[in-house]
Amino acid sequence: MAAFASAASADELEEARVHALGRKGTLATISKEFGKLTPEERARLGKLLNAVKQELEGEYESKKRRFEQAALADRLSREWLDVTLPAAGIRPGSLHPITRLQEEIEDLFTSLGFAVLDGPEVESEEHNFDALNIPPTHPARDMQDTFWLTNGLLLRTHTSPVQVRGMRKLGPPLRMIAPGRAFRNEEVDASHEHTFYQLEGMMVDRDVSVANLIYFMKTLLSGIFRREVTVRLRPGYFPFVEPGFELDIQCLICGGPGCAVCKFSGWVELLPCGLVHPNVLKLSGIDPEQWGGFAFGLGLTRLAMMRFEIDDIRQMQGGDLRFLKQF
Ligand code: FA5
Repeated sequence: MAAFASAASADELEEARVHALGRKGTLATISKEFGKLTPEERARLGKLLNAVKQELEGEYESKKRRFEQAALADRLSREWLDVTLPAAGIRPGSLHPITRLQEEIEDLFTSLGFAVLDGPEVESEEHNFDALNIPPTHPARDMQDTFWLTNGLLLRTHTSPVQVRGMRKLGPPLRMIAPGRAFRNEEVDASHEHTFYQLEGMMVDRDVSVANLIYFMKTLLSGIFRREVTVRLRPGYFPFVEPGFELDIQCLICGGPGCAVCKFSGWVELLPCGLVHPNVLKLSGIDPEQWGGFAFGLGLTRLAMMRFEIDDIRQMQGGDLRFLKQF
């Protein structure tokens, strides 16, 4: 009883139990001596032994329960959990910077009455070149290093074939944009990818002029950059527009004096555009005497780089989560 009382742990208690009540313990040893007793002594001492055993077992059980309760209380205090705390949760995904920009531009142009069209990435030579006033022998075909497929089709080199599809399907008057991927067999560097996004735009109506073109381009760029931007037009050559322009914006990173992004010129080349060439209208069944139009081919990937200040195009499709998680 004294050993049970002084046991300071469950282990010590168990040790005391084995010593007193175990198979080779004190009580067992005593009961082995019973054979030497007379029947009367055996009856008297047997009763006594049982009473002692019961008392010891009772004491042992109650002490054991106390240790168990203390162990449970200790565990509950250590393994405490506040189920009302908000869960850590999974980080929801976010839209890619190109997708974000594309959706903004779609919203802007749909508010101006433009339809959003889609076209195939695997195109016919006719849609990608011929119908855009670039016949097979035309040197302009060399401006875009094309991935040809073995079946005579190609990976579209720009989104301009969707102009052709739009004109043929919807006819004039027409207001459309067509965002999507384009492919060129190009040496990849900080500003060139073999796979990149463009956003084509076209308006065909009566009396469309360069003034209309500039208005829409300025509206587009102010919408994207959320401030008035300064633009300049330079002559640019594309067989499917006449006149053709390169529209530059004053660099938004440095504001004009020159920096690495604008290659120290103060201007960033962003938006080739022009008035639709009469041949292009004719090739899609539209009478150029009645109708005119403008078209543009925005470099969407490069625009996203300007907008989000991304200094290397290879980040865009590299799949690095550290990059993507910033958006
Ligand atoms: C064209 O592709 C014409 N179809 C644009 C056009 C449409 C002109 C309608 C007139 C009327 P260009 O090859 O310059 O033009 O490409 C247009 C834009 O796509 C470029 O300004 C650039 O921003 C982007 N771009 C071209 N090649 C790459 C490339 N390898 N990587 C990333 N962006 C590119």
